[in-house]
Amino acid sequence: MEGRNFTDEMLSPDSVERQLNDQISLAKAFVVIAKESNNLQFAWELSAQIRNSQILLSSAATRRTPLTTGESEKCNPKYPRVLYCLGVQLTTKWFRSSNLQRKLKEKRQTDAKLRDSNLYHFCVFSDNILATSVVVNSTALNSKSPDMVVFHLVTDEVNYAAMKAWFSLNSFGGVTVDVQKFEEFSWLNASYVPVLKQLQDSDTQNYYFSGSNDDGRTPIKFRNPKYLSMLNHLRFYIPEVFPALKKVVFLDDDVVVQKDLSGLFSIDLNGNVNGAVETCMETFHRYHKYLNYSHPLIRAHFDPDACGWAFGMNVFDLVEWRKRNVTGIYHYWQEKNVDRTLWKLGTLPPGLLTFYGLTEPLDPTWHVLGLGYTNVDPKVIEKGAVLHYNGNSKPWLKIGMEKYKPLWDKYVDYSHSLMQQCNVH
Ligand SMILES: *[C@@H]1O[C@H](CO)[C@@H](O)[C@H](O)[C@H]1NC(C)=O
Ligand SMILES: *[C@@H]1O[C@H](CO)[C@@H](O)[C@H](O)[C@H]1NC(C)=O
Ligand SMILES: *[C@@H]1O[C@H](CO)[C@@H](O)[C@H](O)[C@H]1NC(C)=O
Ligand SMILES: *[C@@H]1O[C@H](CO)[C@@H](O)[C@H](O)[C@H]1NC(C)=O
Ligand SMILES: [Mn+2]
Repeated sequence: MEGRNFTDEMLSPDSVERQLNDQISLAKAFVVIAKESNNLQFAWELSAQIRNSQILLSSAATRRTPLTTGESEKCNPKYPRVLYCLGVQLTTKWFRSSNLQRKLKEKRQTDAKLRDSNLYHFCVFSDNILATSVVVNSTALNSKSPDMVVFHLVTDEVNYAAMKAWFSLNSFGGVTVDVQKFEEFSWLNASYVPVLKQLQDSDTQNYYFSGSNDDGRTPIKFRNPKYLSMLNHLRFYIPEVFPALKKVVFLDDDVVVQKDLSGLFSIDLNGNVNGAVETCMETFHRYHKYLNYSHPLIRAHFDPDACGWAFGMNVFDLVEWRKRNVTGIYHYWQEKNVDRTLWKLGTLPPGLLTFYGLTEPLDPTWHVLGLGYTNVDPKVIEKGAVLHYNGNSKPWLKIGMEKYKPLWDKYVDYSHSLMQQCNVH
């Protein structure tokens, strides 16, 4: 999905936007050339750069003030620079080393493990290699039987080679790791997936990328192009992504695991599809907070006082999911929301609609929320199996809340030669 840029006539010839736009056009031409000459690493670098510039342009468009030179130079602040460096280094390694590629092929002999329903299957959908590494490493190190743990990672085209390289170069206590990219899923197309069909629609593009239809009420952060990311929507297609699996634990990439998680696989979900931790201890995390109760369809179907729950650590029973056509339920609501009157953006509101009456509450110690934006009781943290840095203070950012960073840092190998090369820390 590409951001719509300012049209040229709106821009003075020497505005920063104009310069960025010109650079983007040039870079796109180079990507084509780089791909044709099989220089995939260069193509990767350029694509990442184009993406950064587009994010910058669309955020400037949304707030309707011009970009400054300083901002365009900050386009690559510390965190993206580090991840970007890791990605480039790993991608290079991958394409230079047939040895690594062979290693992965040998791992393929564990193919049978990828579909063995006696094992513990986890999925993570992410474009952040460092964060995903922490999820896998922390799960592995706290697992009583890592040889029974199977990670199914899905990333995008840009990060695919790097992600494969990282998980072949390092071993994680014997857990099995598989990497896929969503671009290779043929069922993920506009005729099957409403959100893709809606993205082709020009109204939606205006909504995300221009300031002209601004109703003045949607917070700017919800217009961030990351909310268009297919990786965020994949959670509604888990049975399609993993046709051979019967049960899977879904983990966000901004979590760290500190206990053995095998117990999650024997919890009785009572015929429900989604096992999740509820969030309505505070009264405001109820359905009425997330949905438009002025809309008759919402009023007719959903109790406004129903308790909300969280994505980030969910047990999904894929047999029940298929049996109850939950993807069909999701499609129904997504199609009803073409004018965005049921909910605005994000994945939690459609999740609340889709899994309504199909969610089994789990013991709250399984999933502790709030480490990315608030103070959490240290006793609750200590008992927590999965800690979730939801909120803006991600542990890999410089602005991360310092006090919770060590819980995550523990699982990063800062002495790794690649980390040193990329000046992580
Ligand atoms: C789109 O997805 C549908 C449903 O999975 C599939 O039947 C169809 O073949 C796909 N179309 C293309 C062009 O791949
Ligand atoms: C699942 O739901 C979709 C959309 O509501 C519907 O078109 C489809 O026929 C359903 N499939 C089954 C097997 O019931
Ligand atoms: C809520 O739904 C009503 C009825 O469809 C609609 O008129 C209103 O604009 C919606 N509110 C928002 C914020 O979308
Ligand atoms: C995983 O975490 C352990 C324990 O802290 C650490 O020693 C190791 O280097 C980490 N492995 C990777 C590949 O990050
Ligand atoms: Mn999260």
